Amino acid sequence: MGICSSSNDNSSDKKPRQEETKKGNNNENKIGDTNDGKNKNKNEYFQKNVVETDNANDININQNQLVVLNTGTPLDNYIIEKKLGEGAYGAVFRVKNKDTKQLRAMKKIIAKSSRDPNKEKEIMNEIEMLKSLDHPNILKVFEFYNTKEGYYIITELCQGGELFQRIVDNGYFSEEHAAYIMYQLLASVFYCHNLNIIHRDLKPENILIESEENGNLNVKVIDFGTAKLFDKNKSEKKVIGSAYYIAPEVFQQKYNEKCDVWSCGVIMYILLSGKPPFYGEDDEIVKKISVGQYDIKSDIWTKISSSAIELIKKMLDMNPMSRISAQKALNDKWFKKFKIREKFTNIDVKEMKKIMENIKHYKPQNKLQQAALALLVHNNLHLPEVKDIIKVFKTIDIDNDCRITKEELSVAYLKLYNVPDAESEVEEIFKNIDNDNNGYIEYEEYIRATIDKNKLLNDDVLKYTFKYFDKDNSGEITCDEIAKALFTGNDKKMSEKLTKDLMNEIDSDQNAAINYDEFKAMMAKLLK
Ligand SMILES: Nc1ncnc2c1ncn2[C@@H]1O[C@H](COP(=O)(O)OP(=O)(O)O)[C@@H](O)[C@H]1O
Ligand SMILES: [Ca+2]
Ligand SMILES: [Ca+2]
Ligand SMILES: [Ca+2]
Ligand SMILES: [Mg+2]
Repeated sequence: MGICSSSNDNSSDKKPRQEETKKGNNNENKIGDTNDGKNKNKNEYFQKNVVETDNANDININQNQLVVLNTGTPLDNYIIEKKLGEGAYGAVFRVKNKDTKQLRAMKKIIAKSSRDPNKEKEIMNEIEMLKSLDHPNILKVFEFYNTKEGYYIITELCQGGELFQRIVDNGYFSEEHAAYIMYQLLASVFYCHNLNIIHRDLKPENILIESEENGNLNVKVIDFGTAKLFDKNKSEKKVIGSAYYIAPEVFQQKYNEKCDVWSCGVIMYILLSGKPPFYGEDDEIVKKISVGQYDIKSDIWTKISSSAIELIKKMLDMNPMSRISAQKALNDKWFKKFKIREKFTNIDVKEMKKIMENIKHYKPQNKLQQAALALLVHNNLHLPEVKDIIKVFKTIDIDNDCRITKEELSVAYLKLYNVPDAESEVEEIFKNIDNDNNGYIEYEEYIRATIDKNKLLNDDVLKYTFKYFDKDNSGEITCDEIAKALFTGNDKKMSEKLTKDLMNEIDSDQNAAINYDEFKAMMAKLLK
């Protein structure tokens, strides 16, 4: 009856078990309709009242510029290898990029003719959301295609499949392994809530396994179709989500971001017991949730620690006002008991100093190089090296919000070098690293500065990056293409003079265009 209670029977027969386990993304279990977000298309180059600038420092490199909006079809650039999953509106495939040979996931969404307008909004919403989110436990998006047959989103690939399937296979997890997963989940939820985004459909089908280390699963949250930018002073009304995981106040149509914490509580309950806290037919589930009736005393619960049970109770608090926040939950003693934060930050001082040196010495030459590096990094976050340098990032990021402030960097300086007043040095570092000028060093900004550039500059990936700028495929990047690529849609636009100066710097044969060799030479300067 429960989503995972059947893990021991039917173990040789996959099909009936799948049906019995009742995935939350079946249509019947999906409650409410789609997104009501109000994302505008911000990426308009030809906009009124855009201010031009002669100062390169005014030009920001933004996270959401790194997603390629394509005009052709994905089959021009990708080979389909295997079907990975199916949603209500289309399938997800494993694909391989013909140029870079990198493996990706491709989410295909229905033909336009039969398209439901709500779904269309949901897709655009999903892309806008994923574009702006920069967290190691949230799926990265790379490209987007809008074709006659439908929409295609190219994202990073999670090789390990759904957490859902793991629960079905394993039955349940040890407390330590569950804590390792919950910590990553809550970290991504805290990150979203901090940016005023609610996910609204957290469940094990929307948590994918990226990799596995000694039984510990590294996970990523996916499916931001129902995510929404919320207003702190208002409450949400739309009943949305999958029955098992919906918070009671969502049925009352008056809720806020705490609904995600409830879903995390349900997920933690399932990880530890293999059974959902609220189960039965949809109406039965709704009834049980609205009175907060669940069992946490019998069977398996007698073997589970009181700190785990306490944390579940804090997350499954009927009252969203008193329900624990994702941030508080991350600091709960249950995680301390298993030293979970330490697992993500254990790096020795020598290694840490080496990476800090990279931070200090990173100095981009010009805006095109900076943008190209940003794109290279965005497409190479799967490199094994990233795992180590991220440990330093997490060590510096004391409050776990996945953004480093000047204060946090100063604290790290003091600890490592015993420099009490590193203010001017920290200012200088931010000037070079905070590429979007928002006062924080984000995940990818940090990786751009710290990663060993030798690992990035291989020909295949560099060609892919060159093509991104050479929009008309002429084999050369023109002034016009540079200006367009470096315009965020919100900030100042490069003046003609600034564009020409930049061109002159890179264009060694002085033909007013950058060919691949010139581009490569510019990138090679990163190695010095
Ligand atoms: N990046 C990915 N890597 C591997 N599998 C994926 C990926 N994205 C989606 N899938 C598989 O496809 C399923 C549906 O994807 P999802 O984005 O959740 O679509 P839907 O909105 O239809 O639920 C997932 O539950 C998962 O099994
Ligand atoms: Ca921080
Ligand atoms: Ca920044
Ligand atoms: Ca040239
Ligand atoms: Mg899904």
